[in-house]
Amino acid sequence: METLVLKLHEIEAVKFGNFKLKSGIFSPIYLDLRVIVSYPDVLRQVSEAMWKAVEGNAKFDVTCGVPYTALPIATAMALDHGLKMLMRRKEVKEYGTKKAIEGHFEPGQTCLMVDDLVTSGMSVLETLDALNAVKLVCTDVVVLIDREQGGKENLKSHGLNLYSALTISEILSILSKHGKLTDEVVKSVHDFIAANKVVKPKVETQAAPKRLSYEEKAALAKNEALKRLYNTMVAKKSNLSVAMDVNSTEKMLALVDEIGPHICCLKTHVDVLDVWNDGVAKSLTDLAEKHNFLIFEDRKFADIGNTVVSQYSGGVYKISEWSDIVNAHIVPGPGIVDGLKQVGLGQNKGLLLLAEMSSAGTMAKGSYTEETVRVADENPDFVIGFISVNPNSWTKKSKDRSLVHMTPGIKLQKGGDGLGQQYNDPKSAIARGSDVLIVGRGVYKAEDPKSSAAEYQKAGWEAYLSEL
Ligand code: 5BU
Repeated sequence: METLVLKLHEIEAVKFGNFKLKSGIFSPIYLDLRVIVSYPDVLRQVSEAMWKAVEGNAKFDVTCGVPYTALPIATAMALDHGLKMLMRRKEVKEYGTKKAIEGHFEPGQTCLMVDDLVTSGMSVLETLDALNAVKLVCTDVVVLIDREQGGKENLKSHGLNLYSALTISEILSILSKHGKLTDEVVKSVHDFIAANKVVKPKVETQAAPKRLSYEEKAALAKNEALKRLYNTMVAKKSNLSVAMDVNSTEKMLALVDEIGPHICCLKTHVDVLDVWNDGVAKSLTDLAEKHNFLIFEDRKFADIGNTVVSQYSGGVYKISEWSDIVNAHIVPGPGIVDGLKQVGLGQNKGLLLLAEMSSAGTMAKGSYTEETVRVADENPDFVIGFISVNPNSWTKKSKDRSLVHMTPGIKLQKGGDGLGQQYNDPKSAIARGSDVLIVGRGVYKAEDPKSSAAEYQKAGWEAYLSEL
């Protein structure tokens, strides 16, 4: 073990100094075990040390490396000891749609998790979720280094035994014995570890924070349009937004007048209409006033800041003049928000970011979705929320609980439309964190659009009340 520790220090897998961590805090020690892939002898020593820590203690049918650093370690261990190995795909979040776990196994088999180091145990718990989702049973985890910051206890509380080849304390004592560290550095690392014990990580199994009512969200809202939206929802007992995607302007206006009492927000696609002029815009805003709803133009801006300024305020449609809400992709980067904000903020408009889409194969997922949260958090005055499909799975990352989640792809009958649209029913959408349900064909293609809108209004509102 001493030669291994000295070697890890020599190849700078274990470093001492003053390192800024992802969390922003400074640490006197930094562990980067990724480098060991460049040193086959170290890789083998590491996997052997970990095998010794777990051999005879844990019983398992298969092993699974936690991505990414531990994958080569788990592979080395598997090769040397004839173990069956699985791999977890980190990018696949929606288990079931794509394989989250690669390799052959039987449901009910036991699995040993292999990771490089453990701090809070969070990444192990994510892997645990993925393995449990495919019915693998896990009771044991092996790591090279236990940072002694509470991971062992956290894992224990989830029924997992942690086996480690090394602890930080052991590393410090070996390196100091060999004159590689001063007493001062050793003390600073001990102090850092003691001061940075991680609290029990939040996991799905813990009680989720209470869902906020629309009134509570209204009170937290920093944007006028958002406040108005929530207040309208409360006043009309409606979380329904209808997408009136008919091509005839005349028909659109007539239908909006019919269903107006049931909606909190009308969603438009102005560029599908056969007639557009200032008079139509006026008729639409008159209807909005008459029935008390907001107008959301589903324009999906996706250009650079300078161009969206004109697209939003100018052209034939002059969208900013009659809509309360628009939406945008963040593909171009945050400049798109700056451009739209330049036009809309002074007029009390709001912007939704497309965090997810309802269509099959959408690329708005994972880190892209998370980036929209970051952009939203940076623009609390103008970004009012998201187009979301499964917000409960990613909004933990947002600081702002006032933001609204508007969800398209809603129909009482699940299924699709043959062109990629995927439908969920109102109840399941609300249960997954949606605030406003967007219904298009479910209403305007119904035999009686008015009674259909009333039905969706009731279903959405009851689902919301039952979630509270
Ligand atoms: P539908 O008829 O209920 O399928 O209409 C859905 C509406 O929502 C339609 O106007 C789409 O353009 C819009 N939509 C969507 O379906 N999915 C998305 O991810 C986004 C918008 Br963003």
